[in-house]
Amino acid sequence: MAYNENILNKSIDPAVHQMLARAETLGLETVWDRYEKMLPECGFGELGVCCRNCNMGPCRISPFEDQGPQKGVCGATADIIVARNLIRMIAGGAAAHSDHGRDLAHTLLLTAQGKSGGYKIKDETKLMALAKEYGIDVNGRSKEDIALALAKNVYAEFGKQEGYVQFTRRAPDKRLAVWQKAGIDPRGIDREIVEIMHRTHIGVDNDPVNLILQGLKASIADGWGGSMIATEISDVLFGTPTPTRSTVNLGVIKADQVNIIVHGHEPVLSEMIMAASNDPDLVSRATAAGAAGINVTGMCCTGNELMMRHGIPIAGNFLQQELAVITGAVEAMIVDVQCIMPSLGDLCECFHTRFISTSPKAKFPGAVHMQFNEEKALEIAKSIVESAVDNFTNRNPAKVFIPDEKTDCMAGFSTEAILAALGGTLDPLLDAIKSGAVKGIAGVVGCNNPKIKHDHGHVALVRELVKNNVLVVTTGCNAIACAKAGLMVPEAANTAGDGLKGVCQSLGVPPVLHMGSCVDISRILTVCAAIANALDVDICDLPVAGAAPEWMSEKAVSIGAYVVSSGIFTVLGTVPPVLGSPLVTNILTHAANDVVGAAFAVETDPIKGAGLMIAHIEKKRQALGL
Ligand code: SF4
Ligand code: MSK
Repeated sequence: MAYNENILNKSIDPAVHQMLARAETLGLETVWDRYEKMLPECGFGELGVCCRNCNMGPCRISPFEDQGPQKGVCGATADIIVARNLIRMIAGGAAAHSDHGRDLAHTLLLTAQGKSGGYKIKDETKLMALAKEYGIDVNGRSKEDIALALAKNVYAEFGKQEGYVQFTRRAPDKRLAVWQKAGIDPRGIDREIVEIMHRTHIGVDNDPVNLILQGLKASIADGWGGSMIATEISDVLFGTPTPTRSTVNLGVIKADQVNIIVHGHEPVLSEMIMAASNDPDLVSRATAAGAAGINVTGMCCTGNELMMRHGIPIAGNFLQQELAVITGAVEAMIVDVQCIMPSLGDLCECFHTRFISTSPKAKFPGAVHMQFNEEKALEIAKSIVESAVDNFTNRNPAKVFIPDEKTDCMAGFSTEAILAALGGTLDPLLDAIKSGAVKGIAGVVGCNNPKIKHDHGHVALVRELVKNNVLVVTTGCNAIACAKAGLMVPEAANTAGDGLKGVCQSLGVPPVLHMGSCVDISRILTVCAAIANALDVDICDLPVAGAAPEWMSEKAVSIGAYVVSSGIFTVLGTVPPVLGSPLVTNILTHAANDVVGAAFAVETDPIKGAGLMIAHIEKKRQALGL
């Protein structure tokens, strides 16, 4: 079917084209419609020069020196306001990731105490390795006892006042020395986030450089702290991912089954929903209602968590959440935290879909709240699934429209799985990098954003990298975009340059490796640390680059900050709200090199963005004599 330009310009994904046409027919509003109504977006906001930090304002600085105020009522300049706003975004993102990590630590604690309703310790090897890292005595102790000690240690990372966050010691010594010299080696996770809120209060820190250093410090506490804790403890509880096959895109929704979509971020909920959906009584209840079964699929990072560990299909990435509801075939959209659009409430009311919120931290208009708690996890999950099953008979077949689009993919490349694929040692990868067969590694991550044609930024950039023999590791909504584009099957090696193609074919892996959800960018950090240690260099010396082609969330700002702080040059595909301050822009794009050995670039054209990354990788290869 031919679609109008307006639809074709919104996404590269045929499933999205079909659903946008469907939304138009039904007169339903989506995120793209609201974005268009918002245009032109606020110019002061885009430049980062508006401040609401006290009630003498709100203030905004004119971008033109001779037209309008150059200082806020308190005297804050554009440089101060932009720096404060930027690091408040980092605080928001670091808080979100780290609170996710805290919830996992809480679940481990309850599980160790025998108080959690259905969770088990799945990966004892990882439990023991983490216990060793924390200096916990494991001799003669039960795994529950060890898990309890680990949970208490990990929990303490959040409220720690002095010292350091344990996992930061996974960074190469050279990197640690950089952080210590700059005064950005984080103390406790919460402490650094709180300190941002303090420093950005009116009349506290008014030095843009000092402010940004604190932003970097909190971001390191996220990447090498909260996010890494989330990843590692999820592996202990739910298993460390290994390569698994699955499918992705809206076509994974099944017309003849009860469809449940789990959307959000924390695997604590989705693992139990998946377990409950296999309950024989609930399956019989579904068949008695006329369904062929219960089909659980994922959305956004919860989808990535389930796919990585169980091969559960993913219905789509961030911009597809509304479209999933518009299929008219979803009995329940079950959400926990982060990246869930509040528009879902109104939209679900146009269909029979039950919008079910589960976290006391995240309630939504139009949602039924079925509060989840870890102590009665399976019991609550069963009642949520039951409510979805009972909703099947309310489905109106005349409203069902599921696009026939789904793509095969391979996911589950944890750091451990990558090592296993390499035969237990990094040597084959290092040899490939040294020989030039693999020019370097790119971490490509992040969201969707209606400012950019959906998935185009992700897929065009990744294809260009792969074509130029750069191995891509990915997480989050980029991973879902790449999977939909067919880049995550071993056969996709055919799209790679000759060197990368040969390496992928000999290992039987795709040229784009799915490493998990947003918090799993911590896995990319550990891979980089291992390679740097093997070559006896710092991470900033490696032929490695990062990109977030379609980023939108505060979490992405924190991610960008910790990736650059870790020494990795990073290209942003949407413009961050900092251009109102030439000083802050210069710090982020140039001066950061002198402090952390890496900086940002902003490039909205994905092919040019890939070009910047390839040029950076070539420069680092030359410096290493490769
Ligand atoms: Fe205005 Fe200063 Fe108050 Fe911000 S902190 S709103 S710039 S007076
Ligand atoms: S879900 S943070 S839109 S990647 Fe992690 Fe996707 Fe970005 Fe959310």
